[in-house]
Amino acid sequence: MPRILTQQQIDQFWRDGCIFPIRVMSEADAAQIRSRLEEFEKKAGGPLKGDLRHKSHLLFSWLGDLVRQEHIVDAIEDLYGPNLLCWTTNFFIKEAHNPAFVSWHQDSTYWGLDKPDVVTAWVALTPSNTSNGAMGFIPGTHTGEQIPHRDTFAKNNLLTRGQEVAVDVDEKQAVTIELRPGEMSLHHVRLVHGSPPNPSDDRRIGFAIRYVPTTVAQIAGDDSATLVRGVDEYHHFAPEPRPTTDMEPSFVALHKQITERNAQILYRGTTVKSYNDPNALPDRAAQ
Ligand SMILES: O=C(O)CCC(=O)C(=O)O
Repeated sequence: MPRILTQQQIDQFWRDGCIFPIRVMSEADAAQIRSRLEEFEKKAGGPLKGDLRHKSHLLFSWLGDLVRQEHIVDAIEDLYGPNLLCWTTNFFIKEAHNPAFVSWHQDSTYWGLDKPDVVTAWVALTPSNTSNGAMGFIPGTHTGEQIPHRDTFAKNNLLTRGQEVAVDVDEKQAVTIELRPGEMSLHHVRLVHGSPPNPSDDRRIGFAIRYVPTTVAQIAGDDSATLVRGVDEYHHFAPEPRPTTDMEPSFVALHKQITERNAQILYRGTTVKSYNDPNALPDRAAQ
C-alpha cells in the first residue's frame, strides 16, 4: 500500500519519468522557507553563491528539516523503498530578468553513481511556471541508456559544465512542470529536462533534493550522504550529521570539505577544482 502517492502516480513516474504537482507544505510554509533564505542573503550581502548552493541542508537547520520532511520522504519511499539517503541538495535560483537557463540534460551524466536509482524532489519556494523559467521534460526519455553529453561551459548555463545532450531533442514533446509554492515534482535521474531563462519581475526559487536508496554507491571518489529514513546496511556513503542551528562553524568546515570533494567528482577531467573556482559561475547548480 503506497504511503502518499496514488498507484496512478507511481505508474506515471515509471512511464514518463516525472510526476507533479505534489503538495508537500502550505504556500505559507514555503514562503517562510523563502524568507529564511532571504534573511541569510540579506545578512551575507547578496544571493547565495558558490558552494553555499550545494548540500545546503548541512548548513541550515530548516533545510536539514526539509530533506527529512515526512510527505516528501513518504513519496520517495513509494518509489524506492524504506531505506533512503539524501545524496545532495542544490538551490536552483533564477533571478528576475536574468538570462540564466538550464540546457537539456540527464542528471546522471557526471554524478558518478553506480545505478540510475536516483530521484529528485524539486520543491518550489516560489511559483514556477511558463512565465518565469519553469523546468520542462521529455516524457519517457529516462527509459533509455545514458546519452552522450557535450560540455559547453556556457556563461549563463546553471549546470556545472554547461553540459547538454549531444542529440537532437524533440521540443514539441516537452511538458512544462508548473508548480505553486509548496508543491514539488519528482523526476528520474535519466530524464531529459531543462529550463529557459526567467524574464519575470521576481526570482524563481527551487530546492532540488536528490534521494537514493541505500543500495546505490558512488564509484568516482569518496562521498557522503544523509540517512533520512530506515537503515543503511550498505555503508556506501559516510554518514552526515544534522544541523540544529544555522552556519554553525563546525558544520561550515565540514560542508566545505564535503563540497570540495563533491566538486572534484562533478568536474573530473576539467581544470575546475571547486564550486568557488573562478571558472565555475557563482550561481551554478551541481549536476
Ligand atoms: O531548476 C531548474 O530549472 C532545473 C533543475 C534541474 O535541472 C534539476 O533539478 O535537475
